[in-house]
Amino acid sequence: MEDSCIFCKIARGELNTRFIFESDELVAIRDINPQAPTHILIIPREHIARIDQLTDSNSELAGRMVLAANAIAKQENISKNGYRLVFNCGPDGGQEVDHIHLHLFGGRKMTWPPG
Ligand code: DGP
Repeated sequence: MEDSCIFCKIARGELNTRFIFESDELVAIRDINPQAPTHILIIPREHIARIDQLTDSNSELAGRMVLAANAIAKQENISKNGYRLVFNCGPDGGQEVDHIHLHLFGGRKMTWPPG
């Protein structure tokens, strides 16, 4: 837990952000600056700054983030047409919030290569 971390505050319920999914270890929220019709962030309650800080002890957590994203995609009706999952890591990866989160994008055709 980091006092100054916005996603720790959100996960603790301090900002009254609506959770579209929650479990003991994860919350999911709609991105404040959506880049697709559906843009959801899957966030662990535990503060881990970057995905390159994950260890073997976090492997189940990382797997459950992906499974949660799949379940949310079904709930959001974007599963059939497909969707994109993204972890940004560090400055070159485009990471702005130093608390790991999985982006779920859907509801439009994604382009490649990414920007
Ligand atoms: P990244 O660049 O991968 O670190 O993505 C951070 C995302 O978090 C970015 O798309 C905007 C979103 N975000 C930042 N602050 C907030 C917030 O307070 N509420 C919500 N819902 N999303 C936020």
